[in-house]
Amino acid sequence: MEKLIITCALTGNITMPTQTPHLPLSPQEIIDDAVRAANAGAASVHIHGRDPKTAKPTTDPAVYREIAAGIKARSNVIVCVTTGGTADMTAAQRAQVVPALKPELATFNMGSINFSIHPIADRYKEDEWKYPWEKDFAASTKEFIFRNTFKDIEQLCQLMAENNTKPEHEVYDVGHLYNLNFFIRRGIIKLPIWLQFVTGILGGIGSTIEDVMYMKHTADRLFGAENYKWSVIGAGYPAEFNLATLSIMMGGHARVGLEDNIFIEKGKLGTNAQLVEKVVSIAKILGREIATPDEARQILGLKGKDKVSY
Ligand code: KMH
Ligand code: ZN
Repeated sequence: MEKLIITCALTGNITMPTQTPHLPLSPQEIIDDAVRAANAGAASVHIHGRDPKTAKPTTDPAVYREIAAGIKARSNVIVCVTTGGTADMTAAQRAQVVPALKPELATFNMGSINFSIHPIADRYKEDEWKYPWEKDFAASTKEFIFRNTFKDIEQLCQLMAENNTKPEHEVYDVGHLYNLNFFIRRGIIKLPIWLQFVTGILGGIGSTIEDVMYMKHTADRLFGAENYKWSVIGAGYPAEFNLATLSIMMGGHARVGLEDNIFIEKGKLGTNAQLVEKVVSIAKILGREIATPDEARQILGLKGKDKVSY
């Protein structure tokens, strides 16, 4: 089996600061956590930006530049930039970060879905929230449709190709594989591809073994097993570690991190580095070696960090 690529999703835009004191918020905290995650064994870090004053998710390219450049100065880790954006942004605004930074890797969401974290809004008392925006932000996702239409996808394909940024195709349900297939059959998306099976989001497929196997079988049938690399996200605990283990056994790759799950053990909050360390130890037990960033670049066919513009 090829070596295991571990991605660490450091902060995201759906984890609330109130949920865990370990969530990196400022650009400096995100940079420091990226370095720690890389030292623990992550080959790639997935980044979102947050407003340095309010900790609210932002897609201000200046914030992304500061984070990406700060990581690059201290680590060889791959930086995978989000194009997920925030609820109030158009798809074009969300994509701005690709021409701005020309990253090696960027997320590419493969279809529209409900994407909700509204149950979190009821989890805390009024005086428990750390920031004034958090409760309304979480509650508002009850009405949020994460928009990724065929036109949006087509435009992002072009931007990624122009900037030689490899898409990390985020697939939240089986239909998203068929969306991908539509673009592959028309020659707009080229094989081989890098897939991230995202499970356990409220609005998407679940995190059972059957869910992952169905996605995998469908991808094999549509694209051919030799034409793609895959990784899995099990959102929440213990799904993050259960599905990482399944993927390690099956030859896939794994993403962990505080964007997806805040617990290292049942009821015990963890840091990004601890989440990575846990996957490294599971991989060791199962005899799977860990890929360095350069090995991951080779496996994924990335252009290299000398070709980014930050
Ligand atoms: N904006 C969220 C609904 C990604 O990083 O590409 C999903 C998201 C995924 O941001
Ligand atoms: Zn993300």
